Amino acid sequence: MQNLNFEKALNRRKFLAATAIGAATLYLPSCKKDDTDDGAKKQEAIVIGTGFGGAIAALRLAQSGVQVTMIERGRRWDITPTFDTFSPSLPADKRSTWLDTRTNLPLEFANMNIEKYIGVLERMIFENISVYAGAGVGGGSLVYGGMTVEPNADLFAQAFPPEISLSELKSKYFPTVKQMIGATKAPADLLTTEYYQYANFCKQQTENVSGANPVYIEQAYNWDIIRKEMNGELPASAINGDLIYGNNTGAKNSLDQNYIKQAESTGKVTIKTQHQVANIKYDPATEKYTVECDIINEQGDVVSSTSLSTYNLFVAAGSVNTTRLLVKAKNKGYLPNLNSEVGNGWGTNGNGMFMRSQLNGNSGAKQAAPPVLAIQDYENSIAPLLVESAQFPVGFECNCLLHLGLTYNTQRGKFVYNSQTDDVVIDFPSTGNDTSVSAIENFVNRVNAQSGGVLGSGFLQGVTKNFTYHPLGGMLLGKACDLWGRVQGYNRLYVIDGSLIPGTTCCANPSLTIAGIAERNIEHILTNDF
Ligand code: FAE
Repeated sequence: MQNLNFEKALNRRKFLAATAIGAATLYLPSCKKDDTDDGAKKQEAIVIGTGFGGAIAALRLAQSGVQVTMIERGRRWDITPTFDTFSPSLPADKRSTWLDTRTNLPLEFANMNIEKYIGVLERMIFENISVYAGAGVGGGSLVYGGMTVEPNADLFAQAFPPEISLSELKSKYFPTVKQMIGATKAPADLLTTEYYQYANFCKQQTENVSGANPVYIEQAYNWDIIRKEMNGELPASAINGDLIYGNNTGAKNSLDQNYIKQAESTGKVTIKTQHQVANIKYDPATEKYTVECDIINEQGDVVSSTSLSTYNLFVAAGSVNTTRLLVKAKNKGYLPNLNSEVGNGWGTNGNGMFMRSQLNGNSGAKQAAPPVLAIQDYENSIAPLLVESAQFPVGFECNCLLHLGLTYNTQRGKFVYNSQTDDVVIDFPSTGNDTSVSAIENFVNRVNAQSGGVLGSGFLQGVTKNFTYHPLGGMLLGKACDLWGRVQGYNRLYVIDGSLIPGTTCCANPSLTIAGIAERNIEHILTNDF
């Protein structure tokens, strides 16, 4: 179905080229320059960022014949024959962390000093909230858990513009994304091993709790590779619980293994790594965008700079970094026509991490990535909630479980430009995650009343309220952008990443929604603008 749509877009381009320069050109590649001004503008594009939005934009543009330059601040992280591409979780090394001298996981006991390096996981610290994001070719997919979860339909109808149809995403775009990233549920033979005892134990602990509905979820993982790790044919990585700093056996289907690999195989995509975009500018005389980049070494020092220009700019640097670039461009007068919605509507997807401990039963000494179980608590009296059962690979029986809660939280922050520091920060209320904490406490109280145990452990007290793995918003669909990600006030400037999303993916991890909407938007843009 998806291919058919791209074929349609391609045929439309061929038709336009043919009507412009004659039938003889009908079978020429659709991006050959035609004799209209517009034709010249449709030959090339720049995509900033190689995460979900960027990878999807690049592949679909390239398949339609457009020459694409992708700009990425980080490095490539190809799986090596020696299976040692990424830092292990414990002990971590410099490859773990983006330009910091200490790792900075929310679980402080796991942190350690390291050399400054262009590692995979970035933490951005703002006054009331810290935000995590991936860095490198593949973006957030390098560090993510592969959890591929569909939004709750009732909440989606409340949060998203009515023109964005969840049923269309579910029937058309989510299946494409899942097929591309290989998202499936863990097979039964793996779930019954000691490595997923923690998930099965969590299911037992929650299945009789009123309102709670534990479900196994789909994962962008290659289960055959995990099986090989389990039977010793491959070194241990996922089965050690390694996830957040990358997976060394290739079990995690990160975007460099699917969308980006296919995009590069078209021969139309070039990726410029260690290019950190500093500014985006527009010249009305040439109708071109200029992307100013710092070229950085592996320690993050700027070694030189360069400027690239394009008629078609797709910004996909993730919610925080995309919005920062555009808020800065508006305030510095580089993109003065951006509207007043730029920087608004940012949310945390209601993230709160917590543990339950002193449990009556074994959670398992060996706990493999990825997480496979989530508990739907949509009728929670404080706020709808999804609770995920995360691996906690400390290597001994702790009779405890680690969780990430995703609450439907309507509190929003905004991005603010500071002219003195020439920087953009997130202004998020200090009480912004209070509802998430209360909803999670409500859930834990019900579970503990049924199954025993306490909230918190020696590793993590209470529910966190000060960080998110799921930054969303800043350049919302239907506000700062139109309903397809075209930035209001400019032609041929697009946002295609998590900054389009209205602060929540409605009790689901964000990647599937971001990717599904990216597929939807780029299809429309290719049909109508190229
Ligand atoms: P993203 O994937 O962040 O890509 C942005 C790209 O832009 C990156 O490659 C950056 O390096 C690059 N970039 C940024 N600034 C610049 C610049 N100035 N110049 C050049 N390049 C730049 O954006 N989601 C799920 O659905 N399931 C999960 O299991 C899950 N687990 C997660 C675990 C962790 C620890 C974290 C941090 C996130 C997790 N997420 C998960 C969230 C998911 O990774 C995130 O929503 C998406 O990656 C966001 O996709 P975007 O396309 O918006």
